[in-house]
Amino acid sequence: MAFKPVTARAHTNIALIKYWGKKDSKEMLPMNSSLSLTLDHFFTETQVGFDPALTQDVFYLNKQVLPVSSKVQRVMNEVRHQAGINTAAKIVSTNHVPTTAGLASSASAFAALAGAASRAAGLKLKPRDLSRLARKGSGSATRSIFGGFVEWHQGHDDLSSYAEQIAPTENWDIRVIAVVIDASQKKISSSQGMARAVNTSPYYPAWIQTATKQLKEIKQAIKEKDFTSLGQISELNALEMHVLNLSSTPHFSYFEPTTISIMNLVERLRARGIECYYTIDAGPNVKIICQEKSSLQVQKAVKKEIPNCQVLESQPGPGIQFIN
Ligand code: 2P0
Repeated sequence: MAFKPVTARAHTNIALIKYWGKKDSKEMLPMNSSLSLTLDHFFTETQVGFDPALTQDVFYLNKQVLPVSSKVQRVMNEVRHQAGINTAAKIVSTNHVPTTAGLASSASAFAALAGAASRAAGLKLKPRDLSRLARKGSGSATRSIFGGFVEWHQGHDDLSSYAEQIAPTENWDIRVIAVVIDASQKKISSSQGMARAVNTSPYYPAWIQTATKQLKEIKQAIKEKDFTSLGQISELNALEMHVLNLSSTPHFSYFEPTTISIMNLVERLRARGIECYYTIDAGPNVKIICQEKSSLQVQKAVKKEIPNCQVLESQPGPGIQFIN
């Protein structure tokens, strides 16, 4: 059987209600449902071609041959299983997430891989099933199949844990400014960090309770286009995720001194009437959520505070796209 290579493009996303813990690491089921905004600035493009001449999968990332990780293997094997084939593939992936940005690319990477690999194997998966396939690679990738505001339903098994778009963003005035503080390797991976939080933070049960309540509230805010509530809930949820890390044994933190400086700056800007909020993932970079009218002012203030940091503005981004 001849296979035609397929290329897919998927954008990264920023979680406003975070996923921070697995209840089943084999099936990649999260401890709580999460909600994100897909971003237009950062994406991954991946081409997959199944080739009977190959004896094993080969993987190129940004023109470099890399070993096939267990996560990539898991997605590829699931695709072969679903398609009923055992052919190896050539995977060529390009990250358009600035390499110096130190921003998470696993969301866009595994969403693009799931899309390209499944189509190249002849599968025509519904978006929901594509989202479940992306989940096998990385939790946050579950959400990157869709554009706009996206909820990942935690579910209780493989079938019920998937994402869907809860609202498009056409009439939403929202900007996300990524402040790049440090591009070096993470001290502790997301998978390790969240496992430690689940297993050792005494505040984990409170996190689940609060995140569940915040998810309901932020969905209401999205429905009502209430930017202030959206920002307030997002900021608090991010802080609460980081409290889990600070209260783990052994404790850890992704914050650097500059992270705190930017958090303080956002609070000062708010006090001056420039409405903006921060959110922080498993790294020191800060993402500032604001509206178009204040975006330039915020960017200027950040550059004044930390003159040599990189500042990248994003707007809401689209769902997965197939290039051929
Ligand atoms: C999120 N993060 O909801 C959270 C918030 C980082 C902080 O999902 O173990 O690469 O592959 O499922 O998805 C980053 O972790 O972790 C992440 P795995 P993933 O976006």
